[in-house]
Amino acid sequence: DYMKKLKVGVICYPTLGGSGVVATELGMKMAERGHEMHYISSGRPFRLMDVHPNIHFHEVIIDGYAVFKYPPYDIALANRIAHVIQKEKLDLLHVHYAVPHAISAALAKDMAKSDIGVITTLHGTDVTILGHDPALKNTVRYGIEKSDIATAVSESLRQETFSLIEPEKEILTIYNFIDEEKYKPVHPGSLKKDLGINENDKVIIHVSNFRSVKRISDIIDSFKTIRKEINSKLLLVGTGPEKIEMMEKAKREGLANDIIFTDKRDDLPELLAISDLMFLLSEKEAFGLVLLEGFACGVPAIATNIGGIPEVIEDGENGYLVELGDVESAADKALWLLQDPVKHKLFQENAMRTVHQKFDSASIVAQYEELYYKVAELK
Ligand code: GMT
Repeated sequence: DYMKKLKVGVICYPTLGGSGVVATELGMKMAERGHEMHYISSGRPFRLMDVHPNIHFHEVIIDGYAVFKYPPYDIALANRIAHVIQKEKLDLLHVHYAVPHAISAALAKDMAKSDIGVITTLHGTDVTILGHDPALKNTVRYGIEKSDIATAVSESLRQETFSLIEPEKEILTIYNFIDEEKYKPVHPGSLKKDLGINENDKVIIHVSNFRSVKRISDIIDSFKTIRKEINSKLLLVGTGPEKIEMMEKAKREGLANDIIFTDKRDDLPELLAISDLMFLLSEKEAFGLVLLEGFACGVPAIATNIGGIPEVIEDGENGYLVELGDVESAADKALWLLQDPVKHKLFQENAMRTVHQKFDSASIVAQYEELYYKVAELK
């Protein structure tokens, strides 16, 4: 019955980069379609600030911190999920991450003596990192197999999950999407000047959580070559474990004046509006959501030929692919593009077209909605 509006429990890490963004944007779209979305998590999802009457929060609180070396979050979460399943009469659960969330969902079902359907979406870190740990591999498999439907955010992640985890379960690929209302070409006002960038400088941008998998060091090495050839600035947006070391590296390389560390920002569309090119040279990336954010704002990208990135970047159309660690090739390709305005314009147009054709939010949300109805009927 497609007219029936559903009550969905969503379990995610609200503040964890791409997966948190996708989980919250999807919830917003579902809420707009009339479904009642119940977020069960440790905090308020960070991009879900605009309150919609169909969105509800159930915070997981852990008592007894002092007793345990590790606070038992996964169990507290299961307890909360079980409670919400019963109290709100949920129709299904949508779980982001096999470990730990699909495990908590399985436990919650059992605790609540419920036959509620579960969809688990794999985002990458759970499979590509945890899946290599023999102690966790079986747990990831258990989480996937306990779900009624598993999805992966790229074809690459789907295949990697099969080869690493060998689950006896079909996995569907449903690509990520971005909010096209938010990510679009905007007027940046005086932002370029405010950041101390000259009008004629080319701007390269990288946005991430500064984990070591992002290989920011490679970005700086590549930028060093670019900087020798053209007037340019590198914008490093975000924060995380590698930040201090990267600031030191920038100084050591004599690039302190040309690399701007902005910290976390809320004005990404404006920052992208002053950017000519994005760099994403990660060693692991199941999808690379930030590439779509850039594309939607007309920023082509240079990125590594790994994981799900080649499903987003069409080499020579909306950006260039380089092999992991090949910082010279990244610099060469960046220079071709930045020094050829005609080609750059074409890449910008292709980038925007990629978002609207291959990653159109309406069609991706519809794919999830179809699965929601399918799983809700199992009950
Ligand atoms: O990459 C991160 O540091 C964050 C991580 C997450 O769990 O949010 O991102 C993963 O999920 C994103 C959304 O599906 C993908 O766009 C990222 O590629 C993926 N990260 C990795 O696979 C390393």
